Amino acid sequence: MQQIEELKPKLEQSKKIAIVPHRRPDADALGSCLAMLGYLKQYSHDVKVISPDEYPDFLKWMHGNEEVVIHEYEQKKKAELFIAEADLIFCLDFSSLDRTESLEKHVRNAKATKVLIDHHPGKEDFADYELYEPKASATAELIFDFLNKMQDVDKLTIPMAECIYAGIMTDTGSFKYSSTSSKVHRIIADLIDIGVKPEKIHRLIYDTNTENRIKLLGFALDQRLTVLKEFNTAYMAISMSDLKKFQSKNGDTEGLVNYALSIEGIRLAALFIDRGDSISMSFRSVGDFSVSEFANTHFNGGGHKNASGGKMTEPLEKVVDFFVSLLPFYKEKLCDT
Ligand SMILES: [Mn+2]
Repeated sequence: MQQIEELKPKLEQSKKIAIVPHRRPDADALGSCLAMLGYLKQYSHDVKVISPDEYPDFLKWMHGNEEVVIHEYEQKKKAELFIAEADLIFCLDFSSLDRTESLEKHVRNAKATKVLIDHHPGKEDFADYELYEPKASATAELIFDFLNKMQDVDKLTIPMAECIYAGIMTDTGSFKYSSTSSKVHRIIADLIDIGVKPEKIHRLIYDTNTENRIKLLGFALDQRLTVLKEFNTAYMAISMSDLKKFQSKNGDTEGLVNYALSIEGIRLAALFIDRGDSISMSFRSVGDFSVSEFANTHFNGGGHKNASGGKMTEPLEKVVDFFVSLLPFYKEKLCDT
């Protein structure tokens, strides 16, 4: 492992560089990648962001979006060739290569020097350079640190700063999670000084609901929410036909789990979504209950202490029953005061 500062001289000669986020990139993953793209282009590198798969429409305003190569689609060969030939690969917002799913073996086998910048627990040792801080609020926060370490903060443009703002804003739940340090606010202050308009980014990310998405939210809250007071737990289970009924698109269920968590007294919230080939899960908690451990132990998942996800291939009802059957074992942790 080498010091990240030692990367600087390598960046000063033109290189072929791939930037890779985790599958189903969120605002932090994509924002970090596109800020990095904006930075590396200033050194005239041949650089591409290669995403394992698609991301929600409400992220497509980000500068550089039109240049992202999506591996899942027709650009498969192009993406694989670029990764194989790259001199450097930046791995952003994931700490183990399996999070890149279809790209995993290509990145793993690539001859490139690998750079990991991330804040997820459970780091795999695959990178040659690391900027790894599990306490960081967002990878985007670490991208800002990276520019500092490269002594290149002056290369931060407004479009790059907007991507970083969006990553920090979403990963901190709009600056309310416990990871929102004074340092986060200082970075945000710098981004505003550069020219980011907070109200613009909030509007672009949060106020772009379709009518169907709002109706799905109403339906989910009214028909699919179960509150188990005795375990301070609330969950929602969304079937394939529910998704179909509201013509749900990628990202439409984003944030749904937080409504369950916002109920007074709730410590653990879960969202189960039947995606057809598998059930995807989101877990959220407040306080000491670690949903990262919970997802890891029972649901083939992981993430952060208060926000994690999982995946199972059993039918929806089975997965939900299993979840409910686990709660008595955690009653003490969920109900202590
Ligand atoms: Mn993140």
